[in-house]
Amino acid sequence: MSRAIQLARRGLYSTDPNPRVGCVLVREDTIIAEGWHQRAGEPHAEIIALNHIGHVADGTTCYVTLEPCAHRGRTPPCTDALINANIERVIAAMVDPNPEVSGKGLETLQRAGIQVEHDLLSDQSRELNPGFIRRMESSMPYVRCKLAMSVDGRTALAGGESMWITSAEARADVQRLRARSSAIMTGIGTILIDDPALDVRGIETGGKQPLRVIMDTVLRTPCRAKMLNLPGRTLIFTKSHDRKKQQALQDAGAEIINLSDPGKLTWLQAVLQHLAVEEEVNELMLEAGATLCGSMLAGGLIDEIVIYMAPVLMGQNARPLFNLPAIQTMSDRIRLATCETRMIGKDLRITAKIDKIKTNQYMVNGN
Ligand code: AOF
Ligand code: ZN
Repeated sequence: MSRAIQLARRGLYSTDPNPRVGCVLVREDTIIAEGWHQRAGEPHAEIIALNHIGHVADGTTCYVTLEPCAHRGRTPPCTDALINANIERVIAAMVDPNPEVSGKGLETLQRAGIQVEHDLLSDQSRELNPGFIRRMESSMPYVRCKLAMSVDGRTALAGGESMWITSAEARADVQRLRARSSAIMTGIGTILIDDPALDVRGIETGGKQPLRVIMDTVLRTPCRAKMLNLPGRTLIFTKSHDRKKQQALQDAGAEIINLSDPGKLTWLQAVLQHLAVEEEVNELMLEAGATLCGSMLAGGLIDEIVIYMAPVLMGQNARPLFNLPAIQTMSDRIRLATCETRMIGKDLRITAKIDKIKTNQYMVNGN
């Protein structure tokens, strides 16, 4: 299963919106075939592996990182292929969170007389697809917030200038985070100050560019913003009904989405739900300033933060990472569960998950 997980990782930048899945076929303690899912619309991991052995799998065990599908999506059900190949045993790392499949794949195999097991290395398998799992289970994306900061925890000078805090190696690492994301979100402040491209450069993604998302309440995005002229789509979420501005931005290549009446949800929640449900966004990367990052954090909408800490000091006039309502007592502090620290060139990368329970106290400020 470890090998199957390794194989699945090869699809990190290309399977979107499908999950990354790996598969290993074993007969008499020997690996006889391997497969991994490469691209949505193309064969699943199990089929790629079965292709190598001509779909004859007597006495063979299939190790797969996700429950085999029993439904007809863009491709036919893998359960049919496994049954027809006469596979003896199927071990899935985890049950598929996709409601179309969930449990039905394993049940179908079992009813056909195949031995079935699941939950082997399931934590590692879940790590492969945090966004796909979140979208299937909650109709929301998995949100990863990327920050570059000085040792004194500052991101930009008071005037907003923020380029090149971190090293070239850290910026290349950010490209890998972008490449695995379905969408990259920023705020209007960053657009006006940095005019970022928010595209993926120098990584093979099979031509895929993550969707670019701008949060822009009153439509201040300039029509000449750099990203509007790049390959790929740019969505602007707004509360403005200004027809002229909307038209001008549409003519410049943007898609405008007005969710000014989100019902029971906050605006940010409605935007994220829209991205998950309408655009199949699995992993969303947030690359923004303290205002949007603060609102997202306060709204309990950030799952993970990745901080690149550069060996510089910027002083108390520079901007913080998050604008948050003042915390009055230590018991209200937001805890991070550090997952990993690692040097990237001269910078320290800290990857941490947010303690969701603590952020809930801010939910009222979530928009
Ligand atoms: C697997 N192995 O390699 C993948 C699976 O539209 P389709 O036919 O590609 O189906 C996509 C769904 O199938 C996806 O949402 C997930 O539930 C499952 N993906 N299943 O057994 C794979 N990629
Ligand atoms: Zn399948």
